[in-house]
Amino acid sequence: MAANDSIFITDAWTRASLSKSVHNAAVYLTITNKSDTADSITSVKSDIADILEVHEMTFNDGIMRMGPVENLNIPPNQDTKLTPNGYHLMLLGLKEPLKAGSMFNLIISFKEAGCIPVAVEVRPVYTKK
Ligand SMILES: [Cu+2]
Repeated sequence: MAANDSIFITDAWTRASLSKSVHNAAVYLTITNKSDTADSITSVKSDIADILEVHEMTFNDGIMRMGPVENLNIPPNQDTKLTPNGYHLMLLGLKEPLKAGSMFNLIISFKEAGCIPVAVEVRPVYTKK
């Protein structure tokens, strides 16, 4: 099986940086696993930030928190959506503020499918979705 025929990534986006003093950003996207095998994200890389992590939002006692997830499970034969209220890819230590209308690349490593490059669209700050 050609590993990269199993995982497809679409609709990858983030919000523009609100100011020059913001050095973090969250990336959202949809992962489609067309194979019969579960996969998982093992790491994320990009030149534009010092550290990239998979994060999960949790809501406890009225407080939203986020924290790293070790290996995000990608179930077979379905879409896994990373959205503003759930999982996201966290960019920590951005080297430049993100500008609306620009694009950047990152590479997501999957345990089964290997490394997959993703182009991320930078949308205006107040994009909700
Ligand atoms: Cu985060």
